[in-house]
Amino acid sequence: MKITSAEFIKSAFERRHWTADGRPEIAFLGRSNVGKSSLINSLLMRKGLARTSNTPGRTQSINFFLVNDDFYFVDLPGYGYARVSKAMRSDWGRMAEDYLTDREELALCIQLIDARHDPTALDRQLNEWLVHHNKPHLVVATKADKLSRNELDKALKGTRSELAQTRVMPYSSDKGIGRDELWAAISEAVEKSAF
Ligand SMILES: Nc1nc2c(ncn2[C@@H]2O[C@H](COP(=O)(O)OP(=O)(O)OP(=O)(O)O)[C@@H](O)[C@H]2O)c(=O)[nH]1
Ligand SMILES: [Mg+2]
Repeated sequence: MKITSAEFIKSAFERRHWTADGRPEIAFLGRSNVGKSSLINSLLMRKGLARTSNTPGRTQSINFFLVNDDFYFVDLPGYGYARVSKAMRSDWGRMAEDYLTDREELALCIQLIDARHDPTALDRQLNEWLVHHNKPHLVVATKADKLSRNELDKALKGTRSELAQTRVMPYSSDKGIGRDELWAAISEAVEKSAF
């Protein structure tokens, strides 16, 4: 995919702030600090477009990025960050679940997991939810640069058998591993949803 433009449009804290022009959306989901914002920047080759940080819980709103004036990347808040109040956690969960459940523009859900670790209980729960609700989705095992080739192969094998109904692809936002393959999947989803 040739990227001709990529711009941050808005942060939405409430449903009425979601974009309303009907363009297809690619959503990025995963636990806090797994690398969602980094993945967006890596795909768009724009350092710092989506804010990244070492502090989990950085992205607390639903953030919309317009790509090529054609479709949106949607950066969702991370889950599984323990150091916020229960009320705030359920707010985030509800916001993300509302979005995932109701959003007709949703063309593809990209669920991130950390390539170095087995999927967490919350990772599995989200994956089951996506499968159960027939949401177009795939899993990106990110931070692949932190593993050797052998370790990565082993980890992917484990994840693929655990998330048997889902396509799993390796990625590294630092090294750009997997970028072409992921763009191919995104382009296909965008084309499918355009009418
Ligand atoms: N080595 C390596 N580090 C990465 C990669 N992706 C992300 N990181 C690092 O992981 C940390 C978290 O990345 P973010 O992109 O901010 O994570 P996030 O999922 O958006 O986090 P929240 O917004 O808090 O939910 C940062 O320090 C990144 O530099 C990767 O592919 N390789
Ligand atoms: Mg983020």
